[in-house]
Amino acid sequence: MTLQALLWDVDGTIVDSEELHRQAFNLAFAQAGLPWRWDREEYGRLLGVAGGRERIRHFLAAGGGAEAGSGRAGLDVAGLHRRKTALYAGLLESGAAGLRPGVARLMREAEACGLRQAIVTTTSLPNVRTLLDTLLCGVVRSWDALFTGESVLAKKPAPDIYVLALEQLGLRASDCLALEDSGLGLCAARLAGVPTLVTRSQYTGGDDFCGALAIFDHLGEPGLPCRRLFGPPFNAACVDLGHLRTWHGQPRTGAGQ
Ligand code: XBP
Ligand code: MG
Repeated sequence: MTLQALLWDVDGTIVDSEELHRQAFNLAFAQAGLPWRWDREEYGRLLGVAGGRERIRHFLAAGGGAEAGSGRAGLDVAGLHRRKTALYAGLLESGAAGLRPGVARLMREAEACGLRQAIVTTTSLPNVRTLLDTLLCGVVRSWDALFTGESVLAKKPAPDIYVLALEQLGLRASDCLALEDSGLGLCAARLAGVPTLVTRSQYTGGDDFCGALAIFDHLGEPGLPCRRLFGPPFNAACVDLGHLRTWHGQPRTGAGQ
């Protein structure tokens, strides 16, 4: 069981981006003349539904916005979501968010050591492309594959996107390590059998991380030490590839299992 690949979630893991997504949704609603505004509390609840289109549809199905008297009959959800995606790209391009601590460092180390790396996310492909062209530009020279919201029908917490990634990369679950920030993402990876390291993010502090290999606040930088919240003994400022290899190779004993 040798570690051969890192499978990176995007939102919350590479960038703590859900606040940007929330802003983009609200801007899209305003531009469409819809009186809906998702505040942090409501958005936190809505994050239980993965995928932006699915989130809007769930909001509508649950009667959201009805009290504001907005006419929802015939609403073009796909068009509204396309607008949200364009607005999100603008926010990312304007530098409204950065990579989370340790992400670029660990990606570079993994590439230098010959590990394969793929993106495994429920967000839309254009968002991933924007991320690769902006914050991740020059970090990883070549990604092995990108698996996005368009790749499967059933989004996280369903395991489908991880199952597809393993199939297409030709790897066993035990050859890989997933990096996730949310209970939904952890659930998807675990159902596919992929050992998972969790770095909690802004909206996921209260999630259930049962079964994670380890849980951290972030991956850490030399000047910005990370904090282990659960997992094997750890006495360093940063999570590096050596740690990942060790934890990946250990029999699964804890991490809330
Ligand atoms: C998190 C998500 C995404 C974004 C919205 O994805 O649930 O749906 O909130 O993205 P992950 P879209 O943590 O798997 O990266 O609007 O593009 O769907
Ligand atoms: Mg995530």
